[in-house]
Amino acid sequence: MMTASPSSPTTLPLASPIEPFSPEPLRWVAEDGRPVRDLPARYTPELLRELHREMVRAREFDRKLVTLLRQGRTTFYAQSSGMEATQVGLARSIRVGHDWVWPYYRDHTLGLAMGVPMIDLISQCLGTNSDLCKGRQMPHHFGSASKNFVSISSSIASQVPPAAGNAMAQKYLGTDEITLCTFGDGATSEGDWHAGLNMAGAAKAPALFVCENNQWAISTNLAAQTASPNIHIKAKAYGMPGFYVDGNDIVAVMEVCGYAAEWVRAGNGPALVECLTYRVGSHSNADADAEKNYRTRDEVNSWLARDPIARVEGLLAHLGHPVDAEERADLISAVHRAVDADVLKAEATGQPDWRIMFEDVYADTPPHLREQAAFVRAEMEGQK
Ligand SMILES: Cc1ncc(C[n+]2csc(CCOP(=O)(O)OP(=O)(O)O)c2C)c(N)n1
Ligand SMILES: [Mg+2]
Repeated sequence: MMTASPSSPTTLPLASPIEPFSPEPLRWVAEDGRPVRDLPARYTPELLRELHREMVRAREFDRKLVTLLRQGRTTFYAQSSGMEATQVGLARSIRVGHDWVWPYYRDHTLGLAMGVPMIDLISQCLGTNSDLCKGRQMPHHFGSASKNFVSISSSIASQVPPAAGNAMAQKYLGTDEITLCTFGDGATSEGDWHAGLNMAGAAKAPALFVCENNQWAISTNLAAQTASPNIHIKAKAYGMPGFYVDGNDIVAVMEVCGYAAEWVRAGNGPALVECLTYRVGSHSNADADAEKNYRTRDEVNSWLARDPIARVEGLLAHLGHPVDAEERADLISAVHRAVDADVLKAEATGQPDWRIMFEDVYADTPPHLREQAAFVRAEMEGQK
């Protein structure tokens, strides 16, 4: 499981040193797309267009999945709209398929950007036979063995202690892998979060902890979440550097997270990165009217004006390679067609048989499960 495998071509070279604990989020590109620091040479128009395409794909994937929810074809979904720069940038900061990822439930854009096939994600949301878990997980809680992307858990911060343990194993086995562990701002109030960071810090384990700080934990805002002025300062207590980055600036995310990942890989111990971003949609489909219940439309609008996709478009325009309206429209309709095709493909595989609930865990089904299976069978036959 922990043996070395070839590095992904997405790996960034080690960037120049980046100072931890900056008072303001580090950024490379201003909201209107103008660079505010020297743009490293690797940000060619080709790379920026690729990143732009991935971000648009994620945004439109969200739109389509919300439609599937409304059609009753899936029952749970948590959008990452507004957070695309953080998640697509993170995927470019690690060695995909080599490093390990312990994600949280809003990380489908990270998964897609790491190359998890869209149909796997859709099949998981629909719980069809094409779902690797055969519908046995809550919708939108996927995993990918080939990408070392551990299956998502809903329980806030529960991924943090095992991620620390994963990093400790990587260190003891002498691999050059790292562990990326992501979470929201709300997760940093959980005991598990502190236990995990403490353990990784004490063991000097190669863990990169990344807070996707979207400033809300359902209806609890950051000020109510913690008396700390920010999240990354908490790294001090655990003996690791804390980096602060503008999570809506994909160049900044790649520069800071790419640097932190290689710093961790070099054996310096763990690091914490705080990506400051915003979720522009609702928390999930269980959060009906965020703007009526706990936040203002003005606040949402102020973050819509700092949109991460518009920022890359601004940068491309500044570099003389604008994305025109027709190109954008083609991109959007291609994503919609791809999602529609994958939904039909997934649905054509049918719903898993109910017996699957009792399979794949034990070689010999224990008596209490046989009893439960008999009960379900009687219920199913009674419904005919
Ligand atoms: C241990 C635990 N407590 C409470 C919940 C209910 N819950 C689900 S999401 C959520 C908010 C988490 O917010 P944050 O960590 O900021 O992530 P975000 O949803 O903003 O991306 C809460 C409290 C849960 N899933 N698990
Ligand atoms: Mg949050």
